[in-house]
Amino acid sequence: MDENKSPYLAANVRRFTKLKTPPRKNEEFEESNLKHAINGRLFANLDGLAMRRCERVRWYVVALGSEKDPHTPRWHGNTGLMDGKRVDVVDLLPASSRIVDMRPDAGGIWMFHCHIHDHMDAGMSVLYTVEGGEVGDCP
Ligand SMILES: [Cu+2]
Repeated sequence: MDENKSPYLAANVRRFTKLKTPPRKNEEFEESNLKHAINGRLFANLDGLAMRRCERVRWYVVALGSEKDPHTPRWHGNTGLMDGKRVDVVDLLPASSRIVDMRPDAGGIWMFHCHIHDHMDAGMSVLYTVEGGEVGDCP
């Protein structure tokens, strides 16, 4: 999401900063207004990514955006299988997708985020829950 294009930009700058107008051609300011989301949510503000321990789960990860923003979704705590390979991170070019099959063997609340630092700083991080607190091999 590019908040530089928001009709509320000038009003927000006046309300939340000491400036009277948005800075012009300021790369750092413009970068600070680029937000990277997962399912439209930022900073662990996404509900519903929940599963049971040892359940078979299929993740469909899809990237949108421009050529400037490849993504590298990464799962903490558990791994998946993609094209026969064990993975905890995959690469996504814009307008591409991946399918990752997971059978989570580690219960708990885990981070799922883009591994590109700028994106994570801009909100591209959520939590997923594996119900059942145990850790170990699935039967
Ligand atoms: Cu990313």
